[in-house]
Amino acid sequence: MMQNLIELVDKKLDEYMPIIYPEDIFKAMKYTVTLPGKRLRPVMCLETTRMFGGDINKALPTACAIEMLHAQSLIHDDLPCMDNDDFRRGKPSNHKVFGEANAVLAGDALLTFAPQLVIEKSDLSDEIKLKLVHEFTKWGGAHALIAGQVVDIESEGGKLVKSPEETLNFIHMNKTAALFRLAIRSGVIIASAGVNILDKMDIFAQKFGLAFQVYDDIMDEISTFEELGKTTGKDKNSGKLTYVSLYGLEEAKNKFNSLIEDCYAIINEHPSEIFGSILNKLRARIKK
Ligand code: GRG
Repeated sequence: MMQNLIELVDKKLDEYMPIIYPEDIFKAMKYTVTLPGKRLRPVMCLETTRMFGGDINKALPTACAIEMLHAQSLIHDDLPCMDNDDFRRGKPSNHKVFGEANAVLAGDALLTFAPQLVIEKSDLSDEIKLKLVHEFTKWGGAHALIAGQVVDIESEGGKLVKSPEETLNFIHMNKTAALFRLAIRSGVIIASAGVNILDKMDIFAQKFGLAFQVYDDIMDEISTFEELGKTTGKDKNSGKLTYVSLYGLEEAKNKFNSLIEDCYAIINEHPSEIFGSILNKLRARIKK
């Protein structure tokens, strides 16, 4: 069950992050990582490992490391020089609690701690660890996550090098789908499931990542702070390029539904109660 995996991840996150000297940095790192989030990415990594015959205990360090990388991107995204948000996961954002310098450093520290954890704590062959660290560097860096953030910032400043459609697609393939790809590809790699499965699940991760971002844009438009635990309506108010601002609410919903259908088609070939229930939940919220 999904809740069991979340509890497993939470227990391990706590265990992997003791507060040691100098406490300020370890507290700042642990704060955002352990605030209650959906734990979607670590769960996706564990579930993919299970689906293809791998041992989820061997995947736990990687799953937790992916949540750390995700938390890093949230901490930096909330900084005044980026999206300037005071709340995250229903609580004050990292820089609001620990100050800007510590928030920058906590993000940097999580970024480097994530692959360190994979190497030090995983009961996996060196070959698999090398592949996993490659995935971390590939999806977390300037070729994916950072590229998405840069184009997002550029587009907010009115600088569009490509068409609005291409720009929006580029931003979300890199800002959101990249970590879904990291999570799912890592699961396939840990299970040693081979290149055909890797390619197929990679397409699933891309579709799911985009669907999730369209969902996020729609929820930003139609939900409240209490429902999401973060400021809402900000994108609309700042004139930001989103699926809703570009296509309108109805067309954004159509795009979401079409991507989710593609996801079901792939996952039906490799049944997963957990992926099924995540897709069902997202679809049910958008239908309301
Ligand atoms: C220095 C590696 C590096 C990166 C910095 C700041 C940045 C580049 C990228 C920002 C990426 C970002 C914030 C993307 C948004 C993705 C997104 C939909 C986040 C919300 O994910 P949820 O809903 O959140 O899964 P929870 O809190 O449930 O985990």
